[in-house]
Amino acid sequence: MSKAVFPGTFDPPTNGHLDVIARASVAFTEVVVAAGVNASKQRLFSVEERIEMLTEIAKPFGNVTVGTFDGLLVDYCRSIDAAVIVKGLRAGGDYDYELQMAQMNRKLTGVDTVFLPTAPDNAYVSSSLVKEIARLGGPVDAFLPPAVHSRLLAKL
Ligand code: COD
Repeated sequence: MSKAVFPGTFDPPTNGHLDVIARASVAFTEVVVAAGVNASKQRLFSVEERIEMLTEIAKPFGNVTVGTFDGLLVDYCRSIDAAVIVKGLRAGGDYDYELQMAQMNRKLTGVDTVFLPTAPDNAYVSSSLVKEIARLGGPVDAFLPPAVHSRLLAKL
């Protein structure tokens, strides 16, 4: 199959994101993991830090690169000639939100979305929950790639 974009906030990247990256790298010829910039939103990690973490965890996959985008995701897809968006799906809430975006993105430009169901072990993992647990002193090493875990602890 063709070139795909896996977009997200990745604040920070989790094992759930890593699993989607690994599986997308098998399904597509080329995968671009794209971190949204959206300067108006408050993030724990800067876009530069998110890129560094994503680059580190994407290293084992020869066909995965990392980029950033600002503005409409479909414009970014067109600018790098990617025909497909990859999204991970956890529970029903993800589906309702993601389905609406997928349909809108297809209507806007014809860029289609492929959903990968989360691995059961990662179904309850989200960047925001992991940050909250870590802030309150709980253990989060089981949910993060080691390179991300050490950065999160250093940040907090
Ligand atoms: N298991 C599997 N998948 C997971 C897991 C997990 N544990 N955790 C997250 N994911 C998936 C998410 O479902 C998502 O597909 C992806 O990983 C990224 O997740 P996040 O939380 O880092 O990023 P989001 O969902 O906040 O990213 C939203 C975007 C930035 C992709 C979105 O807002 C967007 O496209 N913005 C651009 C503006 C735009 O084009 N708007 C118009 C939309 S129609």
